[in-house]
Amino acid sequence: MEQHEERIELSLPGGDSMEVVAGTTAAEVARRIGPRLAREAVVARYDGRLVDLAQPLLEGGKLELITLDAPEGLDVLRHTTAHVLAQAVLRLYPGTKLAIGPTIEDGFYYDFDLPRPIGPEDLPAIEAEMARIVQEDLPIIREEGGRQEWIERFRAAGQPYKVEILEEIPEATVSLYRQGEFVDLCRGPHLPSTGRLRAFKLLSIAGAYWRGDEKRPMLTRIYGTAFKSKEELEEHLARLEQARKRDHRRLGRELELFAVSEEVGQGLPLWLPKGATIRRVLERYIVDLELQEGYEHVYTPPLARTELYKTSGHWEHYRENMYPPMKVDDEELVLRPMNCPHHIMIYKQKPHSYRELPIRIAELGLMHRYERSGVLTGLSRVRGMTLNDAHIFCTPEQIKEEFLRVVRLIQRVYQDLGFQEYVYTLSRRDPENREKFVDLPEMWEKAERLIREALDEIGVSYREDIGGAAFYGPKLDVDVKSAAGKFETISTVQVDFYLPERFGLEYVGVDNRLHRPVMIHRGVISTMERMTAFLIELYAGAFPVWLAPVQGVFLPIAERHVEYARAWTEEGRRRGLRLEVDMRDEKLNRKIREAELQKVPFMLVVGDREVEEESVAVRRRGQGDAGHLPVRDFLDELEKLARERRLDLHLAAASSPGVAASSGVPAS
Ligand code: TSB
Ligand code: ZN
Repeated sequence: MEQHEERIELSLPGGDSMEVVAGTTAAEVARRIGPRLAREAVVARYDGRLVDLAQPLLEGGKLELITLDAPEGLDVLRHTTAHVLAQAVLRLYPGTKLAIGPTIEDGFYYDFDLPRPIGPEDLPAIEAEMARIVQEDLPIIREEGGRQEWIERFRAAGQPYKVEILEEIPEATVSLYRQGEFVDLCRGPHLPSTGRLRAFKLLSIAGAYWRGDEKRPMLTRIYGTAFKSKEELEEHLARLEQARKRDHRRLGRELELFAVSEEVGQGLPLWLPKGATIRRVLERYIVDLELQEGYEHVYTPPLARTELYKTSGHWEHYRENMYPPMKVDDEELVLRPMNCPHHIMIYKQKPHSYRELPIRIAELGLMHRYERSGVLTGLSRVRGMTLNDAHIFCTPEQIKEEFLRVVRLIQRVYQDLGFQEYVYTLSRRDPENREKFVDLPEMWEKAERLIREALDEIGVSYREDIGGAAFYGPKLDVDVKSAAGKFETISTVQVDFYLPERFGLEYVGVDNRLHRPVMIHRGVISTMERMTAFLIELYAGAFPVWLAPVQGVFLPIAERHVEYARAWTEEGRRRGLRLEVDMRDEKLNRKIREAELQKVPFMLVVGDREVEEESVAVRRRGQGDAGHLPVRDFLDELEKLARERRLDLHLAAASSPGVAASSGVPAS
């Protein structure tokens, strides 16, 4: 009897279809379509699911072959590269225990428990072993296996982390991927063979706790990336190098802006004089703007009795982020993680009528949050921080207008600071998570609706983040991208019906009855820490004049010109300018080079001619010679650049030729 082979119909992208014998692989389909696709396909999407090219297709359906030009293809490439990394590490360091090796944005990592510590200097040898595995062109084969059986096998192979992962998988069968002597527990899919890797690089090495839990072992995490071609890899590495140059931790050290000291404690940065100058400029700027906007500034202590946070709900919903309490006399005190309860106590100092509302209480408030040591980052994520905070107490009718005023204030500030790219995010609660968010569905809906209406009114588009809300209410966050490409929240505006309830806040309405006010929590400049970190990266340390810690440095050519430079520095200081004199006995070129490295906007060279003419020879940062100027004119211009918060270094008067007779060295 003749046996009939079952045939299935595959629909391909672009409306084509193909009839094949059931059991044909995706790789075979690619070959039939053409040699190019056969060469370039790395995985397939089969009825919406990504599968290996070697997977037999048993039923008819949609089939799409995916190359490295698609993000999914690139992701599979990186995942396979992670396996090759693990195989290389096992070859070089027998006895290594494997944890997990996922892909991440732009790359992958793998966590290892190594028999001996390794460092960045070991990465080239691992890369070389990886290259050998690529050379060997090992086929990558998927296997299905019994969970219980593989628990035993991994246990026998001394792979406790794999055993732990398997023990938590509910299914009875699991999938594994084998390449040569190496086998890893994995959902897949993967490239068909190790020879398909073309361009990869190991980037760095770091410590990471197993499951992110500081009570579990510290593992070694190796980061890497892979691309379709050498050229694309090179481009990516160049971008990383650019990001590294902007990294605020590195610039913070080089430009002497801030320091982190082990003796002081993790996440508790020290502001050095130059960093403190940037911060002071920002603080004065925002406080002045807030005064114009009708805010009232207060000072409140950075700690309070634990009871206060029990009333507010922080103790119930936010305790994980709080430092533990301390006992003093018969009071139990805790460092505050937020300033709201203190401002509420200020509101409660006296009765209020609707006529006084909105009341806008503002403070540069010092707060402390317990952040896991693994997430602490320079100034951008710290444990001790000062927030440009305010709480607006208003009537329900005033919410929208007050909310929009804050959004407009944020837009104004971003313009002054030179922010070009930022995104709005509506951070909502996760209704499943009753621990982190108060469980009052109607309240959340009302607050979210108000925020959406306000945003629609001014035509601001926004993305949404489920689970990003504060425990007491939804918020509009404004996020920027750090040099490393990570989104970080700078500004926040939050609508809160909850805390007024908890504290029983009241005002007397038009009807002479008592009503409950609503609170808007808002931060515009963010914490001084995070804002400064972001500004350092945005400007790569080359701040505009109004923010620069040193706006101009005098470079006397010889000892006899120092006095002149000093006198004018003092005059500048009296005008509120930040000038310095480089008094070292060094060659002019060297002084210029160092001032450039310190990214000082203006270098003011002074020699015999300048002393005689009462002028300066101006150099602009990164642009060289900007001509001669009477020194007074230069100071006027510098004042103007700072006052107008200009982002460029353009001197209007510098083009004027010749030097006018001037008016004498200032008295000091
Ligand atoms: C705006 N109660 C409100 C306040 O009234 C509040 O504290 N909101 S917050 O929790 O979202 O924090 C405000 C801002 O502080 C955040 O938007 C973020 O920009 C900044 N911030 C939060 N945590 C840190 C941290 N660990 N390091 C630096 N800045 C932080
Ligand atoms: Zn608040």
